[in-house]
Amino acid sequence: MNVNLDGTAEQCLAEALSAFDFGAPVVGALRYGQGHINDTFVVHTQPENACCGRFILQRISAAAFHRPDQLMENIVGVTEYLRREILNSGGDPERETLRVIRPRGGSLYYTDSKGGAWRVYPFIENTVCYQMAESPALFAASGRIFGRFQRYLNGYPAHTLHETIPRFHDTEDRLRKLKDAVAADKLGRAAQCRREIDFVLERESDCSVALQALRKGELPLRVTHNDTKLNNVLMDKDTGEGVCIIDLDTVMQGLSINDFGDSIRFGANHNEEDERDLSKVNLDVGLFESYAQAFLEGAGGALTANEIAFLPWGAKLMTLECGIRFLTDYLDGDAYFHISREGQNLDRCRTQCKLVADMERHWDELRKTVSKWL
Ligand code: ADP
Ligand code: GN1
Ligand code: MG
Repeated sequence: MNVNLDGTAEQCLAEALSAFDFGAPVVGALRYGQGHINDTFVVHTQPENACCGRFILQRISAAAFHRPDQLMENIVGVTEYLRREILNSGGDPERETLRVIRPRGGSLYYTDSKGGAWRVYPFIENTVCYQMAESPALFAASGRIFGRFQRYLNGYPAHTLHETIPRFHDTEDRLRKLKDAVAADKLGRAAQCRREIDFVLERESDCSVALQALRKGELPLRVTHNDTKLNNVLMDKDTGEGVCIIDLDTVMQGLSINDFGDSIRFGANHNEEDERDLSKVNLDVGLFESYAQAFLEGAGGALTANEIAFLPWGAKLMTLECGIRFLTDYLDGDAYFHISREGQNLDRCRTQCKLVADMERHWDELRKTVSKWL
């Protein structure tokens, strides 16, 4: 089950709650959402003469993030910049970007007595967080807002961002770590995953494709989100449009094709990430196209022709890389991704392999689709 390096979040919840001023008495705090990484709570307050209020309180995962100070500096830098861009475009920054609510004392987050790092955001109301693309229009709306994220942050000095997880989307390094985990085989699970291990090893040279293009200067580094799955964007309950991009922990310098690709990995099919019936897991080329068109529209010309041409590679590599990460975590004993049942990380790996195989089957179609916008 999940490893919390410093005990369960509940042990320090009361302490964390008392570190922040929520502007009204707190009447409850409950586990919330379906993220795989942080411990997330919704906090309810009851002001004396007004409607109840809600906040998001999170304990930042210590297994994933070793420098919460740097991570929070990135988030404050980027959200304050976004705030100005949103205002310039006539939008509502309170709703369209996160805002860090500081604990008493003025730091960006609270450190509890066991060393856990906690932060608070306003709860963005009247929105829905989808776990699956229920329609092409909904998926396109998420593409538009992730594309807009690229456009808004085009002028942000990307090199000033801290690397919150070293080599996060370095697929070559992810492969090396998988090989180490297979060699160590700590829990004797490797024999059970031979097919998945071989599937990845057969694609060893693929792992270098985007990194080679970066090294050759064919792809630029930008401010990227790096975790662009559908449940990291809040959609308007009434209009279905994207409202706010959340989960900014991995905002760093990166490749735009990875932001595109991670969304396709998660959203361009009709099943959950841990679906066990692989016959149901298929790439929907129509969803790929809807998302790509909307992403480019939202980016409003910010991407180069090379970036557009490499979009199918972004999709394939983010899916392969995520499969590698799930498999590595399974072999290592599920220390990184939260799980709710035994074998879940292996099931997640299997859906990613199936999607990669499907992308390969549709490769010419995917390339033809993006060539329309070159
Ligand atoms: P994780 O890194 O664990 O995925 P997230 O930051 O994505 O953590 O938060 C987990 C879930 O909490 C999100 O998928 C979303 O449902 C919800 N959430 C996070 N921030 C907000 C917010 N400001 N307003 C409303 N819901 C939020
Ligand atoms: C994690 O944090 P969350 O649940 O939005 C992970 C992503 C993976 C994703 C797979 C910081 O995303 O990289 O692609 O799970 N986030 C981190 O669902 O590792
Ligand atoms: Mg998330």
